[in-house]
Amino acid sequence: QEYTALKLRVKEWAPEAEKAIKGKVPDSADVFFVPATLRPETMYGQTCCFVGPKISYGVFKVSEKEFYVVTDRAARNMAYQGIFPENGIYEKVAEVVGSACVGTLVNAPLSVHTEGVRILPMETVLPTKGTGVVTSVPSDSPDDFATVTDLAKKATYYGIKKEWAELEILPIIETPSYGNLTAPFLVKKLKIASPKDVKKLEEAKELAYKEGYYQGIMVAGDFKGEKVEVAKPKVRQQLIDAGQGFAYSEPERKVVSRSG
Ligand code: ZZB
Repeated sequence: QEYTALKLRVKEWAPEAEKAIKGKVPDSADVFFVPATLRPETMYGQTCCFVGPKISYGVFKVSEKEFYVVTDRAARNMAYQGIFPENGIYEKVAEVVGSACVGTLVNAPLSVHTEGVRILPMETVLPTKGTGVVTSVPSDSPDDFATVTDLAKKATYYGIKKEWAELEILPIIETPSYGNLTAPFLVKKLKIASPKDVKKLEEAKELAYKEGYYQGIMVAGDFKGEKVEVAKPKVRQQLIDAGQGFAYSEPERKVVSRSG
């Protein structure tokens, strides 16, 4: 799986996470949450970024100035892909559990929400996939739409501010079958009631991928009017050229995901 890893710079830490990294990261350094995505062309629509509340994350040193928050497993993979200074070596300076990061404000590259987006909890984040950090695009990802809807509904239960889960969801891609908000459309159409409807969400994801990729037209960003198929590699290259992202690949897995 060839992912685009995106660098979401921390602007303001949640208090618990701040404690966990205190004295371990130089004050002048930037720390980035690094989600892995298969849909770089949707990054305009990021409204938050998910971590698994129970997942343990490492803070890994890239240079004196840059540190990445990802799972140990992802850091090990990255170490063999030229992402850290020395091949095979990944230096962990701190550890932080996902729940401690909730509420952290990060800057999401290309997002229309230039004021920043929040780190929020998602129970279904897999620690064994990607980087364990997942950027949220509720306009085009049914999983993300179901999760932000649930987070806003039960904000108190999740210990978050409701408004963190309610950033505006703007159209990014227009499709003939599902309109310009594919994920909300499919969640409604398939009567998906919560993020726990995993079977229906899997189906919605497949439909969204196919329609978005083969029929989608960009309605936001620099490649407005172009086909998704054409815009996807351009947005990816733009992110890489700007130093806001990099290629990250997942080693072969025994069980291949249906979409992969
Ligand atoms: C942003 C995005 C926007 C994504 C979208 C999808 C969609 P797949 O297809 O099953 O291989 N993801 C990445 N890592 C994890 C993880 N550890 N746990 C749970 N989800 C994860 O899944 C690849 C996608 O799953 C990635 O691409 C990421 O969400 C999420 F509009 O990034 B994506 C129709 C999907 N649309």
